[in-house]
Amino acid sequence: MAEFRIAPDLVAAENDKRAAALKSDYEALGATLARRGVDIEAVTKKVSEFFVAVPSWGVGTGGTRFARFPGTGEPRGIFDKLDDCAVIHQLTRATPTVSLHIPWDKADAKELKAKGDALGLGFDAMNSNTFSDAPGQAHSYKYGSLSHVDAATRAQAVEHNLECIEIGKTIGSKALTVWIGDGSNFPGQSNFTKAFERYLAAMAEIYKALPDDWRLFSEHKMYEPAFYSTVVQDWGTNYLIAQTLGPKAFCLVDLGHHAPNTNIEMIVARLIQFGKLGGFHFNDSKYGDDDLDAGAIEPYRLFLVFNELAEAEHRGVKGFHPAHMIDQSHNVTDPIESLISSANEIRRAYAQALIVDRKALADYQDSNDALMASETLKRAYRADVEPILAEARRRTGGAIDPVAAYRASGYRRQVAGERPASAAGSGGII
Ligand SMILES: [Mn+2]
Repeated sequence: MAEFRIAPDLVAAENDKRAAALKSDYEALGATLARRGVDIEAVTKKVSEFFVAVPSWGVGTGGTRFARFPGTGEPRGIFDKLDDCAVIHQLTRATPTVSLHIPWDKADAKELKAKGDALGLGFDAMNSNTFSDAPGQAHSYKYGSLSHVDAATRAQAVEHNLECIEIGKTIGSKALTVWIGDGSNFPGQSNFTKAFERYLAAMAEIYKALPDDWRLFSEHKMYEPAFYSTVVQDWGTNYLIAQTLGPKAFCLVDLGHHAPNTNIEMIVARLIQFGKLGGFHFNDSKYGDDDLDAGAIEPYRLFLVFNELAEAEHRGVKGFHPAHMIDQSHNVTDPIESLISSANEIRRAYAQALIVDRKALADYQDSNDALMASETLKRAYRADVEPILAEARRRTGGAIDPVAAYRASGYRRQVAGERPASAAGSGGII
């Protein structure tokens, strides 16, 4: 039985206020969907079984290279972060796992496991960090890590990834996500081919150390921190990596790591078709990178990504189990509220994708009826599925309105009294 950070009585009292309205909204939506041949109960069940991992680094206030403006009651370390993650899961019932970042979250692995068990939380993919220097490390990553020109620096970066696997084994993780900051700022600074050869050789060593039931995710990013080129810049390179390394290697798609206007849902379809979609870092962006909350800017794109996932599920793609993780930076909101809302948006996109009339869509595609094909998707997207999301939470012990319940709980005020104010200043953590 998990320890609850928010009194279950408070959640129940908050739900009581909203139960009658939800019942009525759920029945109305059920009737609407029934006319379309969709069984609302089947959708609600699937939604309640859909989970997304919370990034440990997401519960702290993020920042930019200009400044960071911390909120109150910021977590002091990984154990506080896990408390915050438990609140998100308690209220949403959508986030039972946490993705750790090493060395930021380094602690005794057995204690991490015990804390997770006490809170009813598991651990999703491990994340290594070779994009910044840890105190006291022998070789700097200023000019790269796994692709560095110096063999000793590469070996150190490999060793760090092996350490992440070791920690992960103890806490029950089953995947390692590798994102590197390697790249160049000037044409000519780096030999593209040699750098990628060195990267592949280093990744092969990490791959060799991977337990049989683990997956290795490589994450591409077109720019930043390097601004001219990055070693793993796009999904094509990412696919080559996964293909070269072997069957346990997959591509991770971070929604924010593409050029503006890139057709991400199509990348997702390609990776599914060739069995190399590992999972996602969900977030949203307006110009670049991964700084905004999932569904905040382009909810239709999020839906289109989920449309591909639901389609793959519908056709029964073999061995299809992408990892779902959030990776975003909360600079102006309470991170717990942003993560609650993002988990909800991700489930919303999934629910909308589940009610797409796949038979009608296939028929319109086969008869070249472009307008009606598009309308078929739009019809599902326009449905207000919030009653399904709320009912899924209610049935599994969460909150009908999780942000309202969180605010009513006074959790942030309470932890602000226990946790000293953290440092402001420059340097975001993401
Ligand atoms: Mn990411």
